[in-house]
Amino acid sequence: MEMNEHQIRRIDHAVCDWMLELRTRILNHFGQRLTVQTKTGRKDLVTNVDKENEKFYVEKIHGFDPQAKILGEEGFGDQVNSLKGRLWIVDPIDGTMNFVKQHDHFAMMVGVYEDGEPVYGAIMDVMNNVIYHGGPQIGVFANGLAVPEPENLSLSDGLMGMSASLVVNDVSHMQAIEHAASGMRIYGSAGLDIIAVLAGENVGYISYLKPWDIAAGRALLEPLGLVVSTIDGNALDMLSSNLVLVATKQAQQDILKIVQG
Ligand code: 2AM
Ligand code: CA
Ligand code: CA
Ligand code: CA
Repeated sequence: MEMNEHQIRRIDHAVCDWMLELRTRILNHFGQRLTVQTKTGRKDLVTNVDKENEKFYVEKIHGFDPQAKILGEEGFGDQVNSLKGRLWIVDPIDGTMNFVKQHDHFAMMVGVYEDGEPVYGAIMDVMNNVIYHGGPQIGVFANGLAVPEPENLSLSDGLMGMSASLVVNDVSHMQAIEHAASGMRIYGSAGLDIIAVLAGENVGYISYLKPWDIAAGRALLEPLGLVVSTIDGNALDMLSSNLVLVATKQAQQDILKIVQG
């Protein structure tokens, strides 16, 4: 059952309210001791705030949309192995390393999909108190103000957001892409990298991403004429990891040329 514009606006109000409530809780946490654990290695962290946030989202989503399935990074949602029906995809803190080390430069992300297609996304830049929110049916807003389509700049005319490990290891010609761009930026939060592309600050972003890192972003990027694909220009698999390229249409072409040699 496809949702109409009115239903998506209801989701929008609810998600923005939840994010604002969580933001207040996060700011209060800064006065307290964080519990930090490692996941796959010493650079892959999770804190009590990641877990508490995800539990909060799962509880709110269950109350709001009881039939939907939830895919959350920290595992408090459902076991999801199909894109059929309505799926909420949640990243409770994006940029956990920044959150722990800097108390800044992190995001929260919520995406809603129907049969594998994006219908809604929200990314909050928590410390700047800005939410990018919307989708293909309702348009894209930053705290309620319409976001203009970014100019279709080429790679040579813009900054590229990249992930440190890809550049260090020169995966898929990352160093050649850096040389061709105006410059490279490494922010450490997929959500903030995506916001930089939405806002027209950067022409693209490349990183190895899980579904919760890109779900919200895809719902916001595509309505603004920006493109989301794998580094080979193929469609993403929204249930697994992808080497993701987010870009203006022109920068995507420029990067595909470099990658394909
Ligand atoms: P996270 O903080 O929600 O885990 C930089 O590390 C960016 O890449 C962050 O947005 C981070 O999201 C994401 N990321 C994806 N997989 C990661 C991993 N295995 N280790 C660290 N960060 C990862
Ligand atoms: Ca993580
Ligand atoms: Ca993330
Ligand atoms: Ca996370």
